[in-house]
Amino acid sequence: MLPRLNVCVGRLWPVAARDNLGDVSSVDLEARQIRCTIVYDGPALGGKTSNLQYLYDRTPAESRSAMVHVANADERRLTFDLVPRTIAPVRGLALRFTLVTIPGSVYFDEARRAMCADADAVVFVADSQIERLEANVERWETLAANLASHGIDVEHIPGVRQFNKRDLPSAAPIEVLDRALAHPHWPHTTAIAHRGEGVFDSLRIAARWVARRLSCSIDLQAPSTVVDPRSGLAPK
Ligand SMILES: Nc1nc2c(ncn2[C@@H]2O[C@H](COP(=O)(O)OP(=O)(O)OP(=O)(O)O)[C@@H](O)[C@H]2O)c(=O)[nH]1
Ligand SMILES: [Mg+2]
Repeated sequence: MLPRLNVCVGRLWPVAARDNLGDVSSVDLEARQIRCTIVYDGPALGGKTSNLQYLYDRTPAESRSAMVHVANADERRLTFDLVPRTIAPVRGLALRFTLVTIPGSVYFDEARRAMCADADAVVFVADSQIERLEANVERWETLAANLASHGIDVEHIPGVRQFNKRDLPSAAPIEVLDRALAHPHWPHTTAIAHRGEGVFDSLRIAARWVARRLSCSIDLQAPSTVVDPRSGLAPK
C-alpha cells in the first residue's frame, strides 16, 4: 500500500501560529488525490445548506461521496466530498474537496470555530437582505477570529464572498455588502442559492484558487516545503 503523505499544501498563507501543518491538506498517493477542505460559513439561514444541497444534487454520483449529516448535542455538520471535473489535476493528482457547513446559530459557535481548523478555502454565504446586514457583519468578524484562533490569516486564505438571496426585494445594493464585508482579495459572487444560481461559480472560484496555489507550491519530493505565502491571489 502506498503511503499517505501529509503535506502543507494549500496552507501557503502565513503560518506563524500554526504548529501542526500535517493535519491539513494531504496527498493520498494510493487514490491519486489531494484532499482539501472548503468551509461554507455565514449567518444563520443565509443559504449555506442550500449551496451544499444544490452542489450535491447536481454532481454525478461518481464524482462525489454520500452526504453526511452529523447531528449531536454539540454540532450539526453537513458534509460531502466532491471531485470537480472543471478543476484540472495538479501534478497528475485529482483534487478532492470536502465541503462542510454547520448551522449559523450561535448555539454552534464552538463547532464552527473547530471547523475552521481544516479550511483550505472559505465560501462566506452572506444574506443580502438589508435587515440581515448586522448578522452578516457579526458572522464575518467571527469567521476572521475563528480562523485566527487556528493561526490562519483571513487576509491570506483563499475565499469567496457570496451575496445570496439576490431575488428578495429587500436585498441590499452590492456596494453596501461589498463595503460591509470588505476584503482585500476575496471576490464576491451573487447568488440565489435555493435555485442554484451562482452556486457552482462560487465553488469554482474557491477551488481554482486552491488548485492554483497547490500547483505553484506542491513538491512531493519535499512535502514540507512552504513557498511565499503571499503568492497567488484570486484567479481572474
Ligand atoms: N428567497 C431566497 N431564499 C433562499 C435563498 N437561498 C436559500 N434560501 C432559503 O433560505 C432558507 C435558509 O436556507 P439554508 O440553506 O437552510 O440556510 P443555512 O445558511 O444553511 O441556515 P442555517 O444552517 O440554519 O444557518 C431556506 O428556506 C432556503 O430555501 C435565496 O437565494 N433566495
Ligand atoms: Mg444549514
